[in-house]
Amino acid sequence: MNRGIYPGSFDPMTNGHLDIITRAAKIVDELIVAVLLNPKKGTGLLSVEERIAVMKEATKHLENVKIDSFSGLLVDFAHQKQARVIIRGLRNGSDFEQEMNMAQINSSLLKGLETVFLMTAPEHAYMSSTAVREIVCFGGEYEAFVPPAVADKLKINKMRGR
Ligand code: COD
Repeated sequence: MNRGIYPGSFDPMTNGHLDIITRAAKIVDELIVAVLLNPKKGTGLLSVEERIAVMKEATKHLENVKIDSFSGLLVDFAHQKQARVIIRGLRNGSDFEQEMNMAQINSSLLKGLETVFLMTAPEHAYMSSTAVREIVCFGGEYEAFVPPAVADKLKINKMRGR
C-alpha cells in the first residue's frame, strides 16, 4: 500500500489545508493527516484533541483519509506507519526554502522517504493558520477561511469565553 503522511500543526485547519488533503488523497492509497503534539507550544487556539475532532469532521467524506497525532520526530512516525511519502503544501518562496530544508533532513534521517509538494490553489495562497489565529484574536470574520466544523468549534469556544 502506498501510504502518505501529511504532517502539520493545523492550529487551526484552514481551507488551504483541506484542499491539500483532498488532492493528496487522490495520489496515495491512504493518507494519514498527522497533528504534531508539541508540549513546548502550549495549548494553541484549539487543543490537539479539538483539532483532531474538527479535522475528522471536515474530512469524513474522504474515505482513505485518517486523522492521527504524533510526537517526536516525523521520520519515526513515518517508519512506524510504514509510510514512504510525506506530503507538504507550498504557497511561496519562503515556504519552499523551509520545506526543502525539512525534506532533505527527513530523507537523510530515513532512507527512501520522499517528500511530495503540492502547490497551493490560487484562492488559498494567502491563507495560513497564523492569519486565522490573528483574525480570531481580534474578533474579525474568519468563517470563509476555515471548514464549517472549525468555524463551529471556534464559535462554541468563544461562547464559553475561550
Ligand atoms: N495552501 C497550501 N498549503 C498550505 C496552506 C495553504 N493555504 N497553509 C498551510 N499549508 C501547508 C504548509 O506549507 C505545510 O506544508 C502544511 O500545510 C502544514 O502547515 P502547518 O503550518 O499546519 O504545519 P507546520 O508547517 O507547522 O508543521 C511542521 C511539522 C509539524 C511538520 C514539523 O515541525 C515536524 O515535522 N515536527 C516534528 C519534529 C521533526 O521531525 N523535526 C525534524 C524535521 S526538520
